[in-house]
Amino acid sequence: MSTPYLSLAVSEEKLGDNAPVLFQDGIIRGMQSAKDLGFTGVEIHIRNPGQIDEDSLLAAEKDLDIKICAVGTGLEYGLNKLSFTSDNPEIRQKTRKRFMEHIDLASKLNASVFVGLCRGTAPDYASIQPYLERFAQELLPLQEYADSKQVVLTLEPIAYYMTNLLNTVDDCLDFMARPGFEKLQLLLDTHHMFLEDKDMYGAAFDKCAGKIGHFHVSDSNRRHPGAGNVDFDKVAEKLKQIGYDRPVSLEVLPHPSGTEASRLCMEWMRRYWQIGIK
Ligand code: LER
Ligand code: MN
Repeated sequence: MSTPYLSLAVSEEKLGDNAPVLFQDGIIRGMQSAKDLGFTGVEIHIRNPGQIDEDSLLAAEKDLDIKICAVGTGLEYGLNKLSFTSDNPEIRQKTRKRFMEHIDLASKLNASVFVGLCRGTAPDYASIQPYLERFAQELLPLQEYADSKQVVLTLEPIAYYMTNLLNTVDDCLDFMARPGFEKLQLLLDTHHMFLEDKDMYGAAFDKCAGKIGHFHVSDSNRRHPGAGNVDFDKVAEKLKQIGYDRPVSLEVLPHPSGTEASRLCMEWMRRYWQIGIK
């Protein structure tokens, strides 16, 4: 089995220390920092693919020998307020258009694309079902577009305090069973799993085997492994047991600093995955 890319989140934006992105304000600088710390991949969090110079990213990947594994789209929601389930059809249309651009970028980078916070949220629990239908309707043509470009989309279960749509692994697996979403994969995140999933070190993983396209490492408090209550040794053992070989990527707060949090994460990763063997 191949070794997963050991990755961390970087962004062109300055997001501040409340955002779980370790290296901010410069993707290429972040790639350099990741490389210096022994990482073999990054995920890039961007608010507008049109602002990204893909040729310089491809050149940096080559020069630094580090892979851009995934394109994160959460900033489209957080900063640009784009949402697949907005009541405003113009916003839904903008969201669709933007995701096509993310898929185009990901296709050039041979990366996956996250479907996370841009699902939006229903106004109350009673209206979850119609909003989920709307989400599925909006996502279906994008799934087809991604399939045509051989780009993997990954759907993330996200905890209740950020959205009421698709909180658990089971919610996402049910959603993925709809016709047309056969190639949709999961983006599991330990922070959200800790809050939402029963038996997070057992059944929650077992039922996802073969369906996880990307993996976020983040403790219960969104900090590095060991800072909170997640048992990351159990997590690593489980990932190995189910044969997971896609990226293992840090989405943690830059506390006490991006470098220090990344270094502590790397200590955990090194115990489980041999770096440099693909
Ligand atoms: C995005 O991947 C995520 O996990 C959300 O909680 C936003 O940070
Ligand atoms: Mn995440």
